[in-house]
Amino acid sequence: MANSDDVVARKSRTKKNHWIPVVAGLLRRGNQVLVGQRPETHSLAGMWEFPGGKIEPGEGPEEALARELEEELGIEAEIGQLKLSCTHSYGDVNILILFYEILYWKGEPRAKHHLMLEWIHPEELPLRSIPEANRKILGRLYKAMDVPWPK
Ligand code: DGT
Repeated sequence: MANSDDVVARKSRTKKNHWIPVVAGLLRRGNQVLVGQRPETHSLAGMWEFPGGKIEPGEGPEEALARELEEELGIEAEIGQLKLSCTHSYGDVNILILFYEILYWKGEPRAKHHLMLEWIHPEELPLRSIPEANRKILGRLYKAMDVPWPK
């Protein structure tokens, strides 16, 4: 007979309970923030996102974000404060996103992964095609970036 640990392990493997931890960076330059357009070959292609990605097994969140920012932007970033967290489900895929403030880095961000990078004023976010996971928390994102709700 299966012991209770086996049952818990099996249940947590079902799609319904499958969670993907994601980290994203809010890179600030003056009153602008960096967004990147997701590549054609990925889910949510063409949408504008904050650079980042999935935490690999065995990594800490800050370590994962530093790795993603190196891979995607070619910068060596100092991971700042955890500003915001949220969850979202795309069908069977459940994601938990941790947003960190990034104020300091070495190097100039370049699009190694995204179709394009742009520095934008946060007020421009709602006018862009952005993931639903981000759109539904725009108010909290503005607060996390210390910008007023756009008029
Ligand atoms: P995928 O999703 O299987 O095409 O794989 P990747 O490698 O393109 O996805 P990745 O590593 O960027 O994982 C991030 C997931 O979080 C992805 O499902 C998109 C979602 N997401 C929602 N909002 C954001 C955001 O602002 N930034 C990032 N990086 N991901 C976001």
